[in-house]
Amino acid sequence: MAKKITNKIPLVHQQENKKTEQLESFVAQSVGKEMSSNTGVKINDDQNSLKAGDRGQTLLEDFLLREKITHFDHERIPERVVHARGSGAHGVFKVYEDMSAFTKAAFLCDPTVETPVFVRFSTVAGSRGSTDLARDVRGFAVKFYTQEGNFDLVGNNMPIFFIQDAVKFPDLVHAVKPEPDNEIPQAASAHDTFWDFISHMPESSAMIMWLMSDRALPRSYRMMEGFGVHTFRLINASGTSSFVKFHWKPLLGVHSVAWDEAQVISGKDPDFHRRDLWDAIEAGAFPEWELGVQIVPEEDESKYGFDLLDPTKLIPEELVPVQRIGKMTLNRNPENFFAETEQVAFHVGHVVPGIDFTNDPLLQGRLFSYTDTQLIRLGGPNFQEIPINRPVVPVHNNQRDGYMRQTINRGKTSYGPNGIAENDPHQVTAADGGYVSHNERIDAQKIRARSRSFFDHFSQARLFLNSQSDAEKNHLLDAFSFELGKVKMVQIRERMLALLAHVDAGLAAEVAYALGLSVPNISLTELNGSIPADADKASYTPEQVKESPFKSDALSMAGTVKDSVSTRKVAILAADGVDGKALSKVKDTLVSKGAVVHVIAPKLGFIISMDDTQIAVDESFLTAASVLYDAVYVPAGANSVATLEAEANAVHFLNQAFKHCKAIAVDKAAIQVIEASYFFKKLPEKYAAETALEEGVLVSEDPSKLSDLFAEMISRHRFWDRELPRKVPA
Ligand code: HDD
Repeated sequence: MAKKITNKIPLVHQQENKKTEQLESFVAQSVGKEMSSNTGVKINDDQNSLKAGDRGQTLLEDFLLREKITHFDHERIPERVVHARGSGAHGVFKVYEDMSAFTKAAFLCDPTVETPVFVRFSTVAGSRGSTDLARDVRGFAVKFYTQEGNFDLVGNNMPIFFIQDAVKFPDLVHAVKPEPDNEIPQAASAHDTFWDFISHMPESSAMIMWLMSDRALPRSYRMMEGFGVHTFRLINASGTSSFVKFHWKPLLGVHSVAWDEAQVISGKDPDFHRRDLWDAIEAGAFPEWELGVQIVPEEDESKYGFDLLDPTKLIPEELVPVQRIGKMTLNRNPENFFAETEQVAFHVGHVVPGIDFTNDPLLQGRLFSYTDTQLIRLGGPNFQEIPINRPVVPVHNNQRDGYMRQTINRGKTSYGPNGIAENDPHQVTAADGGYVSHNERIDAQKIRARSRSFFDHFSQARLFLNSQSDAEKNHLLDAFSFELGKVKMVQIRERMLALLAHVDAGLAAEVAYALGLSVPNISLTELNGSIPADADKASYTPEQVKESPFKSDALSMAGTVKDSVSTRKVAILAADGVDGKALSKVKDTLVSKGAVVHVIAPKLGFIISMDDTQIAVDESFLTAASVLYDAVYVPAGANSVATLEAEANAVHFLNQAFKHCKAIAVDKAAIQVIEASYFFKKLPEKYAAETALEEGVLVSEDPSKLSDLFAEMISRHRFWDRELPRKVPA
């Protein structure tokens, strides 16, 4: 009897939309199918090549062997020159209310329309196989499959960029990538060439504050903000243009891990972010972001003291509030990583009517780069026909042929104007949705130059620094000390100290102390290496704006959303003889609030509780690691407690959780386990429930009270403030 075959991949949550329906027609499912060659010939023996005798040479005639090996030999395509390491997901976007006052983009004007999206998150510097937890910017690229064609918002998790002009992009990337002689280091900016370049580029000052901050170490892709970075234009039906900055605000808040933790995760689970995104979607805990816009009327272009065209500047939210205009939900994992996540081709130049560009010189260069890179990466001009890249609306034009053409264009004409086909495909009026570029008035001389309105490189670096919490500032200081500590050439460290001194003398002095150096006095004219051959150096000197900037709370993660344990991973350390009731109470409470709870024991299989029930073990101390969890709980039960107290891995688990400022809860009867830790003696005398919320360590006799307080602690993410006064080895 034939096997029952389903053409569906057994995902827990299959979410369909117009794009996934379109993709369905390309899906192949081999369950129950006969094996065949690419020409459709059924294969009888896929185990042995065709030979001259069973011990003889393989015959050139073996077309099946040749086909199989040839295909294999050609399986790889070039990885992305930047953002090679990434993970993707499908989803949908819906606008909350009609935005037609600002834009005619249909998907932003109708709250009933659900637009399919495909999102790819990435690191920038590392290769395809590199760790997710590198200290790096994260890419946040969204393809909207709208009814007016594809719109790509190709952004990052930081709102500004390193450089002001695209002509410097290859230099930046050459500097940050592994050094060319030995290809070291992988996926890291902590090396000479990167800091050599930065030390000559004062315009990078604000961005390196972001890069050295915890923003470069996200807890999850699901807990990152996203930014379109450049100022774009929105154009409404009457042709009025407004400037716009795009934002993505994660509903789970913006959270990061500690640097030490990031480094350990890179060994324990280099796929940490990829797995986290995949698992959350499989579990139906769909990640959500609100789309935000900061809209600036054209007449306010010069209002803010910096140039809206300068991509090293953000618009503080206190000056122009972010309006939340819609929501994106990621609700479906890809079926095939290569076909979808690897072959997806983003481009800042993919816009729809109602969205247009500004003259930001970085954006202008990107408009060239993205198609160009797909031509080499995906092998030719027909990459838009790859299923993941196809729009969900019909495509008709006179472009033809090229490698791997899929479309069979009927008819004689591939030109226009034509009489034979009555001029079809025909152009479309603006009223009917034809794209019309904004008619900006240009009256200028052709010149290679930079506007002086781009020359203040320090105010926003200082604004960012001023806006950080004490813990965030300490992390930033440690990050500079780590990164510059990895730099071998002392003159590069010194140039960087001099540059930092122009941002903040205190920061420079503290980093200098860590490096065992003093801060040299190098003038801004000398520091700036980015000067044309014939230019007068002084005319390229950055401006030092002295007044101290205000504080922007939106730039700190301290005040982010902290109201949920949803998808947080919690470890319960236990062994035979555990108090099963206490364990279940805490586990059930957390699971009911959406947390993912794992029982971790000395070995896999089951443990037997003190009242003789079997409790399934999710991980052993060998397979689990503290850094892969957000919080840890130790239940009572004399035998379990005795085992854990003597188990170095359990004590290490707790020490690391403490070091990384995570919530720790312990039943009073299990106190010996934390007494064996490094941090126990560092705790204030009263570490009972009442003080728990400040310290993040909770000891309680009452499992009900403990489970509620523990949940509240976990939702606060981390207890960074205990880090310095209670530093522990781990
Ligand atoms: Fe870029 C990829 C984001 C500046 C040239 N970029 C790429 C991706 C993201 C960004 C998220 C990965 C897309 C994906 O997942 O496939 N890039 C940015 C942002 C920038 C930026 C936010 C500054 C605001 N990029 C930038 C410049 C240039 C490029 C100035 C060149 C002049 N970027 C590329 C590229 C990539 C790319 C070489 C590599 C792979 C690809 O495009 O498809 O064309």
